[in-house]
Amino acid sequence: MENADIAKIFYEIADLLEIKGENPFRVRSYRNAGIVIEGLPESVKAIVERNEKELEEIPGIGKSIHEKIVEILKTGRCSYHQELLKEFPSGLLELLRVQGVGPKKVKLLYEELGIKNISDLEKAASAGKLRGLPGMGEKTEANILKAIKGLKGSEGRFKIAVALSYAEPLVEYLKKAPDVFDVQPAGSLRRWKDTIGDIDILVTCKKSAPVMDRFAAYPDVDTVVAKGETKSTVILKNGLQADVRVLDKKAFGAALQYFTGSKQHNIAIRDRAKRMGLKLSEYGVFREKDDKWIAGESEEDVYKAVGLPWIPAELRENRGEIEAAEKNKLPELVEIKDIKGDFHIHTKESDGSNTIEEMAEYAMKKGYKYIAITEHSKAVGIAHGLDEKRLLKQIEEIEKINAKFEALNLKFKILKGTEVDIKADGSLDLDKKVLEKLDIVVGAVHSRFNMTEDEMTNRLIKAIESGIVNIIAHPTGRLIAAREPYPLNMKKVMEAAKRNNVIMELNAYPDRLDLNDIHCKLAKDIGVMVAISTDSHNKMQMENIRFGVYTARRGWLEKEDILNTRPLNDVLKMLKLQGQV
Ligand code: DGT
Ligand code: CA
Ligand code: CA
Repeated sequence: MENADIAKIFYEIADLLEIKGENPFRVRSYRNAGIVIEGLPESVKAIVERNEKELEEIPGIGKSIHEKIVEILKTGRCSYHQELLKEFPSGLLELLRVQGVGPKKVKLLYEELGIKNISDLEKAASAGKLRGLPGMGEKTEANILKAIKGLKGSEGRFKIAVALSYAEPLVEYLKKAPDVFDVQPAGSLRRWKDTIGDIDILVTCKKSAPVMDRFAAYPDVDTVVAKGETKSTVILKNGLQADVRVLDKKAFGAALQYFTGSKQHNIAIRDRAKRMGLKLSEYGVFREKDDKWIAGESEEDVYKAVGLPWIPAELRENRGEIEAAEKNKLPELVEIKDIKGDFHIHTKESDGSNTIEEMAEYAMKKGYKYIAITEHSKAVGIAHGLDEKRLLKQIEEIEKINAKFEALNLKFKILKGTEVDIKADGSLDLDKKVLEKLDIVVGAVHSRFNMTEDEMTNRLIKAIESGIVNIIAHPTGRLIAAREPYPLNMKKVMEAAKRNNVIMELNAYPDRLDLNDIHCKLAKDIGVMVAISTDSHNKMQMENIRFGVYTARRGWLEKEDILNTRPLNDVLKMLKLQGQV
């Protein structure tokens, strides 16, 4: 059981309690436990194995949650959760995956129309049966049908953070098999795609059988689908498939190249090899006319054999990387170590769980030079957003902390900021005079996602042209496998951003990754600067920066394309440019 699955149980308990109409505080405490567990950088399993008492130090985990975690780790399930599940039909919870359908709506749909699962809901919406219910109309039906369609597209895929939380310990586990030389993840995982269909792992070793035995005996395995000498496939307990392939050392590079993909990249490379009189397979590069082995031990050798420099895995999507490699014009991709700060941080004051100082200290430990505190604004009531008065108070508090840091000669600065809500008409949710007192203004859409493309594009452009907003946060509003992006003309938005020196956020939260890889490349082509931000609601979530950096790499971004690779003085200069067109 990895953190994502333990968190899922607590989320489900919260949802079930809410469907039942239970006390909102209890609902919130379970949901909060889910958020906290999902955000932990270390697996709960490892923490409990080391010292169960450490659980008590984690904020949001009280006695009752603590006991449930231990039970889940011991038995794989939580009896309280099971009891709640028994009270409802089995498909009811899946209704929550439909965008726009929350626990209250589920209750209504179930009680009024007997809707028990997504298929029932689809039928009822198609038949126009929802429009009679309170708060629902024709538009709701259309939106629900659209959301169900979107859901079907993402079925069977896992968010990269979830897949990694399984793949990383599995790789470490396989490394401990006898006489193993190397264990490497390949496939979409190595390319850091935002969602993962299955885990592909490659192994070189002296003898295959002990590795395959160990793999099949992995405690998280649910079913062994196939077990052979060169390939085994299992389904893990969370439904994720994992393939392990054992390879010859001499073919390792060729296999790594082949199984890293993408398929489109491989097809293009293979065609290229063909034109050169070569044959490329997972076993190596061979001369067509006499099958003579040319290369295969390392990936570098394979690319060299087809006349190319090595291409970073994240670029291998056949989106121009082969042409760029040919001309020796591959980008020098941004790296995690280039990141010097974070411009999107929440604290206890809105819906986060740490204080400003705790967030700052954690950032300092990471070697950062600055963070921006960016709480929600008042329109976002559920997140306890700040009005002008509370924001002014927070500004004072930050100034005090900065003065303290300066006295201690810590070279670290907290920027005064906000994540101000961009209202439906494109205006900002806080008074201009107060916004002008801040170092940085992050603007974001949190409501009215159902606008037309033109309306939404104009809404964002109006915020961009305000002369106040520095960064547009999570520009498309998507939540992977849960909420489709709102319709938007990204090119127009970015062109406006370019004209106004406004920066686009790449939100690194693994459910968002918004901008996505393709948008990042568009930003580079248009010349818009990108900020990689974690949107952290607790200090551990700052570790999500890696998902942002790798998405940026998939979008061809280099150090200089990214605002938070720059030293503080440069950043402040760039923020001042905003609005001066
Ligand atoms: P996923 O699992 O859907 O997230 O995506 P991948 O890219 O991991 O795809 P997967 O697991 O089906 O296959 C792993 C790699 O193996 C893939 O990236 C490229 C390679 N591969 C699979 N099938 C083919 C194929 O038919 N032709 C070529 N050239 N390569 C293939
Ligand atoms: Ca795969
Ligand atoms: Ca596979």
